[in-house]
Amino acid sequence: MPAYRPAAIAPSEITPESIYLNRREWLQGSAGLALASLLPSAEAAAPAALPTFYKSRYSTSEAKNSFEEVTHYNNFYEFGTDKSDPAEHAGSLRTRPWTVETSGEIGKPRRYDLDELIKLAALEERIYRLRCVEGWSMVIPWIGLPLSALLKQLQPNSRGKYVEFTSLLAPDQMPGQKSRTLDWPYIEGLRLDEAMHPLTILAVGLYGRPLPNQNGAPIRLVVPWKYGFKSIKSIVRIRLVEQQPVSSWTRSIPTEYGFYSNVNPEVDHPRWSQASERRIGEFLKRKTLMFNGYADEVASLYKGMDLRRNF
Ligand SMILES: Nc1nc2c(c(=O)[nH]1)N[C@H]1C(S)=C(S)[C@@H](COP(=O)(O)O)O[C@H]1N2
Ligand SMILES: [Mo]
Repeated sequence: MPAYRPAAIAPSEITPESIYLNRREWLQGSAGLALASLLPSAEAAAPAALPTFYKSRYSTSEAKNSFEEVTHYNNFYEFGTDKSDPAEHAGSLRTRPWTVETSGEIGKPRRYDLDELIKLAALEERIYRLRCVEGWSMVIPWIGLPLSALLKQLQPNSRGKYVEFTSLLAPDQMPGQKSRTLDWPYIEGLRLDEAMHPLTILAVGLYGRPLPNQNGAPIRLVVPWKYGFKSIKSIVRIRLVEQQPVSSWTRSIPTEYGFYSNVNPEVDHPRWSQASERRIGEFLKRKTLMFNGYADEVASLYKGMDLRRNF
């Protein structure tokens, strides 16, 4: 993790070849494109093409997990509880058209089309560690934009102290929602300063292409210093609220999953240690780092807080 620096990247840092390839991959990977050519209105089916993206200085230089690992070892309970379920069943998720409703304690509540969200700020590739609360981790090259770009536009008022996120509720597309594994839809929340932090992104792609359905298409949160379940997938609503939101995991098992869920090797999960983790693809375990290795960037957000109580 490099030192904290402004996110602006000189255009000279872009690799033209890789961007060209990324665009081609996007076109090839897009099921919507063939359809778009058959329809009179491009709006109706045209996928939001991923614009050029820049390499972020916030990226880790650690080895990435493979595309195969990133897309075939997933948690997305809307499609089942096995790691292989999302890759097998998420094909039924319809990701276009897609709108995100914004509401609550903000200046002007409105709906955003996915294409508008993608254009709110320059897209960046952010290679982040993801630490699942279950004790495994991955390194994933996300493509996304800072959540702060959207929040600034929403103009939270003085009562907007927390941000609540909601995933799609659609049992016809998400077979896991026919089981009561969680209280659907999936809900998560952040304190406003956590949501505004430059490391917090809305991801719309990975490995240079749009998000695969199993990774939370078409738009999901990524908060790299928190356990993976905070990084909510397939978001349809973002609401500014005065009271601390109750996330699905906290509602389900409050003694095990708190609001903060910061990666913390010193605070064990009630049923297992959090001191170490297994990087997917590796045999030996590694030590888990405070705030998942992002302490220089985020520790100040929690100054004076008892992180054992606020787990
Ligand atoms: N809507 C929704 N979001 C979710 C989940 C889920 O089950 N439903 N699982 C979470 C968990 S536990 C993890 S570890 C990450 C996994 O993200 P990935 O599959 O893209 O690696 O997504 C998080 N976001
Ligand atoms: Mo997780």
